[in-house]
Amino acid sequence: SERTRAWREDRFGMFIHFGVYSHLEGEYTRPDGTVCRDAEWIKRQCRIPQAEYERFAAEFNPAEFDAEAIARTAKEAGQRYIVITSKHHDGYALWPTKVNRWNLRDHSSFDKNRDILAELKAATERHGIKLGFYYSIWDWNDPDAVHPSTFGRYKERMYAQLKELVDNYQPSVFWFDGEWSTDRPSNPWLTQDGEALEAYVRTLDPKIVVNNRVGKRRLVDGDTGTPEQTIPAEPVSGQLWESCMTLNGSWGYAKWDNRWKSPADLTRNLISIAGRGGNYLLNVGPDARGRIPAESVDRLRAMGSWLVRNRQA
Ligand code: JFZ
Repeated sequence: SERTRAWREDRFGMFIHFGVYSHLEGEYTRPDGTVCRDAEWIKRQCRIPQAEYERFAAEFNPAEFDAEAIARTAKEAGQRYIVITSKHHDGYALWPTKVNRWNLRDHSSFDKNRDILAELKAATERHGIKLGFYYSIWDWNDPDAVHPSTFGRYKERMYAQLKELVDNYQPSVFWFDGEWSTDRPSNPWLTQDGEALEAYVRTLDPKIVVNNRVGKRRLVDGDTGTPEQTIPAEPVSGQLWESCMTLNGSWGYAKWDNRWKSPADLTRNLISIAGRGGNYLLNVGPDARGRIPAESVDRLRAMGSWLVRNRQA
């Protein structure tokens, strides 16, 4: 379709997982001294009490988040779009949402005059790169999100946040996730919830490309399929697709994770995905200060220089 024509030619994008969990850098030390490791799921997997997670959020200060450097790194890698976690499952918004105070402006130690999504929007525009937003439908922070009887109230706040994102930053992509949430067994994310959400996004801006995790991942849900950490064996008929993958083994920053993929493997992935008609969304996880790890930058540069040498960028 007209909406997806440019996206299809973009081929290679940068995924960014960033939030309160980045402040923990993959490690939580319990009061008894034992250490629990995880990345963006650390609150759940390590059972961090809500009040303590909120204290971590209050300390979060990604002062070295450098949107210009990130956009330049993406450009050098040959990436043509960036998708950043505007809100992950912990419900924390990276922009100054007016819907609640659980966000980087109102609940952090970060400069109150900065807005990293606005900075990223400006930087990506300077470099001719598109900006999209990951948005988790699942929300561990909003008490209304887990109860079927109150879910409608949560949905109003979710809709209001999506409108803020469109009004303030004009994203090219909405990358939904968490529609599979396990918290609402008696009232799971229904087919009609997904259809209504997709229709709503179209009313905000009909040009936004939406992934299939908006709904039930049927061919009719959204514009693009989302195989994760895999490359489909066959060209997927009937729907555009995008493989998302990590550079090491984690989405969010984890200081202990050194399972880095080799530049050769990463470049091979890009070639085989492009050869099968897909897009490659390759993840970086900035650290507590907001910096992309050097190991990630090195690998992205190596991929970009391969593309240039082979006249693909
Ligand atoms: C989700 C998130 O839970 C995760 O933190 C990360 O953001 C990733 C990109 O998306 O994880 C998933 C989503 C879907 C599947 C598995 C993990 N799946 O379909 O198998």
